[in-house]
Amino acid sequence: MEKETCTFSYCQKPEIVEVDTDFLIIGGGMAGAGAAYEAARWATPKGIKVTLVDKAAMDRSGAVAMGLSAINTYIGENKVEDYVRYVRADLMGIIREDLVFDLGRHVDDSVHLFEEWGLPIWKKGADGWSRDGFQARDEGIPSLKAGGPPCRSGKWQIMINGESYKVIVAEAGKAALEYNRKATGQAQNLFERVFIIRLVKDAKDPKRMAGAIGFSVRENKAYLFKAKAMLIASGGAVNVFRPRSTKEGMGRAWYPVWNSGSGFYLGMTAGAEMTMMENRFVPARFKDGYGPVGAWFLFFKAKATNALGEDYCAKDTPEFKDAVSKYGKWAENLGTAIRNHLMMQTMKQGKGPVLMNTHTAMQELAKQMDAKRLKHLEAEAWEDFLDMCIGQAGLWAAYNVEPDKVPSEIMPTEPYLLGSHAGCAGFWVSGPGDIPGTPAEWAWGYNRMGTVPGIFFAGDVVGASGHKFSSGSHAEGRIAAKAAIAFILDNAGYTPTVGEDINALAAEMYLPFEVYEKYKTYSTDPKVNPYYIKPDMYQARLQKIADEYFGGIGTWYMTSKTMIEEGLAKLQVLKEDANKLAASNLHELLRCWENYHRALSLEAHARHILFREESRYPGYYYRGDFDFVDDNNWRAFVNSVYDPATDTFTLKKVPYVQIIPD
Ligand code: SFD
Ligand code: AMP
Repeated sequence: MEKETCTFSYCQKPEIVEVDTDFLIIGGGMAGAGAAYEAARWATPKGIKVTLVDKAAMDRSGAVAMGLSAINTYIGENKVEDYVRYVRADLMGIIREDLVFDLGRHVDDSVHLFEEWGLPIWKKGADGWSRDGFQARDEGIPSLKAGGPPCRSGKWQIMINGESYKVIVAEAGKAALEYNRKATGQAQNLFERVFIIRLVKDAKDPKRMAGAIGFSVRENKAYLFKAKAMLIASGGAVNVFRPRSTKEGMGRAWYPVWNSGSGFYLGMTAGAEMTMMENRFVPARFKDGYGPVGAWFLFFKAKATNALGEDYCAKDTPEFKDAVSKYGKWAENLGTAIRNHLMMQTMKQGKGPVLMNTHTAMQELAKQMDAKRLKHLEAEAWEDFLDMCIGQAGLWAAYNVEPDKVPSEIMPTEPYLLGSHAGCAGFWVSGPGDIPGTPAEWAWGYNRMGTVPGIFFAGDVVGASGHKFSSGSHAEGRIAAKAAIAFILDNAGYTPTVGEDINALAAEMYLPFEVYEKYKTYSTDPKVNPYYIKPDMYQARLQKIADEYFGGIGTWYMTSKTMIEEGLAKLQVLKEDANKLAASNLHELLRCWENYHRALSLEAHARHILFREESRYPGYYYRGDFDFVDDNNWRAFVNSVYDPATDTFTLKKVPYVQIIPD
């Protein structure tokens, strides 16, 4: 089929808006909001302009949109070294310890700010009982910063009343942007509902990127942002793999469906080096509603068992011993991946479904409390989901589930690509350089800058440094933004130059409109047409390839060299068909671009799994042809660089270095 081009012969040309800024933040989620807050502080006195662009409205954008009921990273009374040990063990021994340590020493400051900005944080009362954020405030229990003891659900996690968590964090980010806007005389520096599709090269300096292009998802406007430094903070990749949800539940996923791998795509196509893209996160979740399990395990002390009532994670089971024999010392730690592995083993042996025994946990807790406290506890059990996963509370209500009377099924979900939760896929970034034992080549000048000068990363897009969660992503945004402002100051002579014609850029973005308008009369059903493919169909094909060839739910996360090679061949054909993606409105245009981003993120993931000849993350994925952990050969990072000119990846092994002793 002929290659399509957009000459605006069929679709309307958008208005073109050019924005000149200094520091461009792409994504206003947890990391982006943190970056805006910190950047304004360092940039404004120097007259440096800060601009933030998000595909949605910052108040409810990103993973925290619905709210959360816990902050999963708060160091508090713990040692930062122990945090590094915990992250290392959970992520099967391969992390950038300099990045994790750096995060650990900064994260609490962000949590203290959240509380100052109005986030209610649970505390321990003098009687040893927990108080929710409002009770604690009414009783005058001091803030965390002033020494108030948090109510911990786990060693690293603290409980919050977090329905409005994102609104609170966004408000501070937006206030900081506004302060910068006024001081630097910008007309506008917060662009909401603008989707960034890619970065553009600098015409004078081949090593640098001069800005980013995107389009409004509400108006016919195309944007060119020119900037001296950029932060990519646009989250992980969701809906790359076929989800478990079907038909009436379709659209339900655990992680935010609006994070579509843009961050990976933007960095990759700019030539930034990636690391650990073979990693993925497969969370165990309450079945069908995707309700998180952490609070149930850690705070309510619920036990998960198989249908026979057995603890499938017990260390004396044959399943556990088998796991240790194949996956070595990392299996002994019973980290997140291995817990999934054991859950699946018990199901495969005919002992499913796996149940979270909410009822016995609550009955146990009821023995320790009076009627009033018990009522409060029940409310908390519901609120855990109402805060961050309303659909699960809806499902409980729909099925007449009373968590204090019956257990609920739990199940591993489809895979997600991310670097801030219990996963570590993302970019290879510079560390701070001041942590003893860090190899010199891990710090090339500016903290969290990628291998392309002036391009910084934070949150889900930073590789080899998981378990940051919401608080850590915010803190990392702040770390990266501060370094980016230093970079701008140190390179004061640089002015971004965009060589590409702005009209051509607009045509590139609007191609799916042109394709649709040109061919829409060739069929009666606009969804089916010999000349184009609609984004929902494209996404279904992408997810089918991911699921069946790269180890999704359909194969119990199993893949192999031969399966990946077959899947990559099919993915290549799908990528060619991307030229025929068609959009009948702005919403579909967004959907088209999200799929370009997903496809390349998926390809990077598959190529990394192919390169690593072992099963480093059993329970997340398995290489059937190398179903073991091989520390001798593979306790190393896998890094890659994508070349958009040739559409090829170059992969290499990079030595792992332990900085914090066992
Ligand atoms: O229960 C573009 N997370 C949890 N963290 C915690 O601390 N505690 C919890 O309780 C957590 N749990 C949890 C969590 C997430 C979700 C979805 C659930 C439960 C159901 C994890 C954190 O939320 C996560 O670590 C951080 O939010 C990551 O921060 P960041 O900044 O990397 O991603 P983001 O917040 O999603 O923001 C991304 C932004 O980018 C925008 N965007 N903008 C412009 N152009 C494009 N092309 C763009 N593409 C994306 C997005 O709109 C968004 O604003 S629990 O499971 O453990
Ligand atoms: P989740 O709700 O699964 O996202 O988990 C929230 C937090 O609790 C994360 O920090 C998890 O690593 C942790 N967590 C979840 N389940 C367990 C468990 N069974 N044992 C220890 N930590 C857990």
